[in-house]
Amino acid sequence: MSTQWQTFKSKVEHCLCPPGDGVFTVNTAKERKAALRMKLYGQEDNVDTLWRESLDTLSKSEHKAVTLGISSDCGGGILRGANWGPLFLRSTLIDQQPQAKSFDLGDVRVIPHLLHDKYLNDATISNCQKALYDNPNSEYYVSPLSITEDVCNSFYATFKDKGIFGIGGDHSISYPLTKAYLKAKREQGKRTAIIHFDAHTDLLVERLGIDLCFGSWCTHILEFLPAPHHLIQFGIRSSGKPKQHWESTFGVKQHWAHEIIERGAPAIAAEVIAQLKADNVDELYVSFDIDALDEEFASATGTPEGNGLTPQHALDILVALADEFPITGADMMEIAPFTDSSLVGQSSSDTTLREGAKISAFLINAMNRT
Ligand SMILES: [Mn+2]
Repeated sequence: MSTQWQTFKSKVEHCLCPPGDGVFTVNTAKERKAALRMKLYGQEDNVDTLWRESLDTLSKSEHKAVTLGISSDCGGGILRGANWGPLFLRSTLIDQQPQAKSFDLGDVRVIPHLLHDKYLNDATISNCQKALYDNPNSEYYVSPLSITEDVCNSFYATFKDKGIFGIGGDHSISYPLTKAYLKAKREQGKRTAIIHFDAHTDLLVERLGIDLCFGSWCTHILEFLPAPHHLIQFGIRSSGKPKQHWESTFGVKQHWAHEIIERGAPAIAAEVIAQLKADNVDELYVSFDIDALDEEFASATGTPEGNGLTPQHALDILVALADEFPITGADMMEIAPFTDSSLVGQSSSDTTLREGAKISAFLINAMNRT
């Protein structure tokens, strides 16, 4: 066994926990966590040991997609609750999309009051290291964004032919996921692009003085892309500034929701494929904020928005892109199952989870095919 693997495994054993356990609770959601354990392991007890043992099978896993849950919504702020995404989306995937299989690495151990270690003083870091690792001088990070980046860096250094499928969490989580991915691919000499579905641009420089949050993560990954227009955004409709502003200020490429609805997904996809080919892009990362979908399909999220895409719009674009380019990294963000705003009929969180699982399953299968 290589040193790289040992370092990675030790990091996972310290910084992660079994799938679905990322939200630290004593009694809340006990039954839901137990139900997922039954689905994953066929038993409720001894799951920590089974999960640890499973890590040794990662290198031999037939699946290229490796699921990582990050139950953090500390980077959100309008309406929180995306911390429950990893538990609920996994259960929905197993029940409704059983053909979408991945290796499940587990969940990041999240201290819900923390975002990134750079915002903490030494005393807090040490205290949290004591809480998480039983060692006030631990070598490991304590905040969800910092842990995620560290684990992903180590993952890509160890497994060059596998990719992470991240489940959030609020969208700030995509900062460490994409940063680690983009840096690893750059080192491999691969040209990449980020396909970003969202109702919002996520292109603030900072929000209330915080540079890494759900509204600003895109701004801070541009430097790791071959060029800013390799960030291609779909479904934008809730923005204080027009498309022209974002494209000329940041150099990104946008396809707003009304353009996709008016011109049709195939026409937009054809344009994007031509752009990606002209730029000699080798591989794609897909970051999916569930609020890209219209609130009719995705109301259980922090900022539901009307006039959005149907799931079919999104899938038509993704299918067309996946036919031309390998998707080697992806994430599904901002599903907040407990923020159910429906008054009658089927619960909005059921609908949101169902549509989120459909798109997640497509992404997982696409990653496995590469
Ligand atoms: Mn977003």
